[in-house]
Amino acid sequence: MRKTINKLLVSVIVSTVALSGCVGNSSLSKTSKAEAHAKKDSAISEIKKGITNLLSAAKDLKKEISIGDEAKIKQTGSKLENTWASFEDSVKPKHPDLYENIEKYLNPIIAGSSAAPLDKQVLSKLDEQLIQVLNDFLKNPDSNGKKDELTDMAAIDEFNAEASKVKDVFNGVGLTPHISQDGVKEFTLVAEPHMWEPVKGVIANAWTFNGQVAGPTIRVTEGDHVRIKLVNKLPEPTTINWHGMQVPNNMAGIPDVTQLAVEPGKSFTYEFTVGHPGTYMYHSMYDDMKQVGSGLYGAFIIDPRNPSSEVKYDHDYTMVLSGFHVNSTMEDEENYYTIDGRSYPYTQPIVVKIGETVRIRLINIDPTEYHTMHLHGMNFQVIAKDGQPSKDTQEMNTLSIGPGEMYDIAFKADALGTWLFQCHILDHTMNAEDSMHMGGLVTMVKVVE
Ligand SMILES: [Cu+2]
Repeated sequence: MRKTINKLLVSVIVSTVALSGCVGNSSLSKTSKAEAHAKKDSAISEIKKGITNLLSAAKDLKKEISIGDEAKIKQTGSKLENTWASFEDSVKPKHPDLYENIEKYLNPIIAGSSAAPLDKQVLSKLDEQLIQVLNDFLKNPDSNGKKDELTDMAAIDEFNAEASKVKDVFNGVGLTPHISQDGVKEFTLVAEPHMWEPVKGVIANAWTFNGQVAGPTIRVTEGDHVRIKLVNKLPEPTTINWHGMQVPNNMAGIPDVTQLAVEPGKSFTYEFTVGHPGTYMYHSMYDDMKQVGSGLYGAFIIDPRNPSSEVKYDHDYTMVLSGFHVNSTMEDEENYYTIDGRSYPYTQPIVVKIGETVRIRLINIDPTEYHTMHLHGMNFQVIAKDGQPSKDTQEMNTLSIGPGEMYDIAFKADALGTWLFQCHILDHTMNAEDSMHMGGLVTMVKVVE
């Protein structure tokens, strides 16, 4: 409850700033970044403290061995053992390499202290070895393949490289097809694990198409013939379903029903003619709670053969809604809700001139969650649902969108200022347990002169 109250207060503050026309998110992002750093620093200093305690216990043991009192040697030996016992459980799951290194050096000594005579040579090297282990760890605390957070420079470089991909999805740019000799538009989607940052400095172990979340937009024209090669570089089988599109049954991507799943290291080519224009999506259909929940999805847009057959908008955006589990399991609720793989404040803002018209293609591929997408300051209309034009002209500002649903909405930007477009389920608008700052399914709509 308290969480919600804090959340509301922050929401009110941000909205007020937005109304006065300021950008207003830089102080928020600085604060959350500082907090992320503090969290990371405290995790590292815990490990430093643990290894320092080990070092001091090892030195005590060494001293007692040089004196030669068997009882005291046994005593300090078991102190070393207990020091490691109190500390190893916090190291093992997060830093397996570090755990193995410490075990390697400590085991002969701990075994020796309680059973066989101590190998003094081994012990004499222990402090040096522990210092080495600690230094290696501090130089690259995330080198064990289970990174939580990258170091600053690496994180910034990687994040910036990813930013352009997110922008492409947001603008519905789409993969450039290779046109085959028979005029077929050919695409390749490589399913592969890839570290992805929903917000700067926070790493999700994503499964991606072509190394990005959402996967690249496929944008083609009504009546096009397409050939899409799926290459599986995942550690388990996969398939692709063309969600909402009318494809031949053997191209539907349903494992064990319409095709055998594509094994790791293998590929499969989907081929079909695209039908009705509209907003659709593609997603993994195998082990989908995990695979879709890890990022295996993307937008599929079919433009009409005759462009004048649909209303033209000044802006045409795509938002693929989902989320990540960062340092939590698939059984937990997602803790980073995303638009095109990014959580606020790192979602892509909409910037439009007053009086311009905007179309947003909303795709909800969250494995489990409804979202209530709410636009501040203006009303919108649903112009299509699941790729089919809507005849309803109802004005609204909040739209419920369930998993697997696709809505195209449109509005005229007739109110100056910086507004929010957000999910109104309030724990979908915070990152991890941070109830004090806005996060997750929020973006800005900036209407300028
Ligand atoms: Cu939501």
